[in-house]
Amino acid sequence: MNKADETFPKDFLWGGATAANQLEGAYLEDDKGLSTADVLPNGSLGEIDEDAGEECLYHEGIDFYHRYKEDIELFAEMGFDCLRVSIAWTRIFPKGNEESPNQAGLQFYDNLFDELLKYDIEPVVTLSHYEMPLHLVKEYGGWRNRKLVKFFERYAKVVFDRYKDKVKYWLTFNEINAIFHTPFNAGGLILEDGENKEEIKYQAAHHQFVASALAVKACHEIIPDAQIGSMSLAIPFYPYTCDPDDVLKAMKRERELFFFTDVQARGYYPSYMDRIWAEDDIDIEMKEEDEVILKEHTVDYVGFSYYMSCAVSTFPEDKEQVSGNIVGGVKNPYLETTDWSWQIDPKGLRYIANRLYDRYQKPLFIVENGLGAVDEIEEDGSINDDYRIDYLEAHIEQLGEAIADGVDLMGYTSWGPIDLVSASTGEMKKRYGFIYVDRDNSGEGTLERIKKKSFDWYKEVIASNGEKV
Ligand code: BGP
Repeated sequence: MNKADETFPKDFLWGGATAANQLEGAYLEDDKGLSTADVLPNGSLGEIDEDAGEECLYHEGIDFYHRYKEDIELFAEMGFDCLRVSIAWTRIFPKGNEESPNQAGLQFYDNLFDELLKYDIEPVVTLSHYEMPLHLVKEYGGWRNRKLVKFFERYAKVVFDRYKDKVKYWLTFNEINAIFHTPFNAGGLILEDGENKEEIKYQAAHHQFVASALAVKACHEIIPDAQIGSMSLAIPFYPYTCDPDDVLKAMKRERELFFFTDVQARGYYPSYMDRIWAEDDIDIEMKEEDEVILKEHTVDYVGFSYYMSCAVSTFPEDKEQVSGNIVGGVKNPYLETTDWSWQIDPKGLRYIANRLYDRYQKPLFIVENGLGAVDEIEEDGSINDDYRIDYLEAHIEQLGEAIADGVDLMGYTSWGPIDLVSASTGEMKKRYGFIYVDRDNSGEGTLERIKKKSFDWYKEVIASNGEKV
């Protein structure tokens, strides 16, 4: 008997995950301000270009801003219990530092949440998913500046208050630990030569921790029946060999995740940071009250994205390298890779879920997982994405194993249930969806939606509560 048969709890939340800038489009409509994503035509791994015109695919996205009803109907047909979306901060506060919010932006999300609730789909809402008002970068230097804590808190309070009857699941910052790898899109940081770049990143992370904790506080006060979580990029780091030096190096790398989850879920800075900061000459400014804020307002659940694992070696030079979901490493000889050389490791999901649950004993929410691939439309119009089904099936099976291991899992939202613009590359051709969108890398296409083979497959997975994998 498949373990999943008996393991997924009845109230498990199945659904999909998206981000405003990657699908909404309408980037200047209804007084929306320019965001950091709007100046990244080649995605988070590319250069900032303020004159990016149509080649920046985020500007039009997949036009979800105008087509959300059609898309939500398709998600409902698949039986989604929830949909993860993000609010574009720039729709609510176009520059980030205004005194009062933009009503048109607030109205859009009211309409969106109403449409979801019409089908009993719970909105799971990220407050900041890889974008923030560009104005806050230019005027204040992004998250390096403490002033952003107040701006973010004001924004969070406005949306909690406005949507308190509609949204019961929240997340603060998307992949908060990405600030070390893509500092501009994760933190609005432009780092100059000669600056202590690592120190600035830690300082920005500290401001985000405080802002996140204040958002948790506000959420609990304004919506007592809501749950609010953290969101980190979870990549297990495996020692390449059993050489203790490899093991210690892997331990150090895994702190790229645990440092963040430790602060947000435990509520205090882990002791191992003292040595790291001393060695790297890092000195962070903290206010006296920060310690209390972090301690008193820890997250209710730990959300994370999972796409791949990484191998870590003390001698990486003589080994094959792989790129990855922002973070790269040494090729693991036991694993296959995707077309973008991300290592496919379903068992790594079980492993990291166990590690995180052991560490915090808080519910976990897998809020992203999926396969980015090039899809072909057959002559008869069908899209046979068996590779995607295989990938997701293997990962969901491991979730069943994790639950059987005793891990408390709230839900699973696969990334990009409808094709959308890639975060790392800014492309359309890297697709994740159960629903195809007719748009190519040069922005051409009718934007028509077409169901892929995986559409019916995921529908069955949900209908059977994970049994049919
Ligand atoms: C995560 C991001 C998402 C998403 C996903 C897939 O890191 O939170 O925004 O895009 O990765 O990455 P990509 O689009 O680069 O394939």
